Amino acid sequence: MKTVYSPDHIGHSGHLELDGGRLLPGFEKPERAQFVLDRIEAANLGPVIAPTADGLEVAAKIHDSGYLTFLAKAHDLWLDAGYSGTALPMAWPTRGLRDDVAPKHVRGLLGYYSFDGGAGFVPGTYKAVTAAADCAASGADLLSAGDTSAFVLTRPPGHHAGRRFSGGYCYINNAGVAAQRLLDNGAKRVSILDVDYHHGNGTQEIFYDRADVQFISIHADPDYAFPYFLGRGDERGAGAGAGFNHNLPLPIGTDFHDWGGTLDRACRLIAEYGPDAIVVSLGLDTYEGDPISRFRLTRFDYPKVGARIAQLNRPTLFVLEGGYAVEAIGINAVGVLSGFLGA
Ligand code: OKP
Ligand code: ZN
Repeated sequence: MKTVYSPDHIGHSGHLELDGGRLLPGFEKPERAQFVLDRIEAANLGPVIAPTADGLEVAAKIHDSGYLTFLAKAHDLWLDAGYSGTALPMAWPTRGLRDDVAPKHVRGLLGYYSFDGGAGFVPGTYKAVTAAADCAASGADLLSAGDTSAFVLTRPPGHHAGRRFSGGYCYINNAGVAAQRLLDNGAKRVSILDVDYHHGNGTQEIFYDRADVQFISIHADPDYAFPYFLGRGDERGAGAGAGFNHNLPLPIGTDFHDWGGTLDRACRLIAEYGPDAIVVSLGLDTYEGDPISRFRLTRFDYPKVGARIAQLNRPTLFVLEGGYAVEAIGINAVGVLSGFLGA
């Protein structure tokens, strides 16, 4: 299995995150991808290749153009306004405020184009974000050219990013870019299976009214877990997309007994849909040792996850999302991928 990787993610570093009343170094840091790369190489999973596709061109089909323009300029606008450090949003157009006018000041724009304060900008953020999209589009191209599986080793993650908002460490929806690219290359139907601990609210929003992309997410109950305001079971899709969105929330503390049963349900929904390809939003924050999440999968469970997905017998693209127990992400990513290959 090939891995698509770009070192351009490294510049998205040194950013701060407001967490539980404290400003902390971001949990979503370069070491995450570096540990995964080390384990991929140590396990001889296959060649690591650079991206070749233009991810922004694909991103323009699933994101708002004003939003993408803002991503490109955000940190420069922050510096021009006289600030330094991490550009973080702090005011949002929530209920009772207007969201039909984009303000002019960078602090207004940061809130206008986000849903939380978790996706800040430093000088290298934009380059990292576009490189991640390039990797996602390139991974899709590998499948379209006949590879039966591939791994997109990217950060920052993407599944919280919607058509015109960032948030939850995400900017461009990498899994969405991959799915759109597969369709542009000739696939008729694509399933996105999101196994990250957190609900993929951005992916759901982007494809909610579309029948050509089925979205299935297994995640912590949003009554108790981020992103709180989406991810409930009654969100089933709208218009042409009605019936193609499936949320499978689970309680805090869930272990592999129940999680694996839910994966089985998700896989049966995918088999019924009959996609030409599957994109897995591969979050590894379901791990028992994750510092910001509360499921209880162990390192022995991840190969079983890969093996169950392999049973679907479809071209499958794995796209890295979350996972913050830095050393374990590498072990568990290789666990899923080798479980898939060995099945
Ligand atoms: C991104 B992905 C801890 C609070 C959590 C946002 C979590 C984003 C997770 N500082 N804030 O889905 O892994
Ligand atoms: Zn997550």
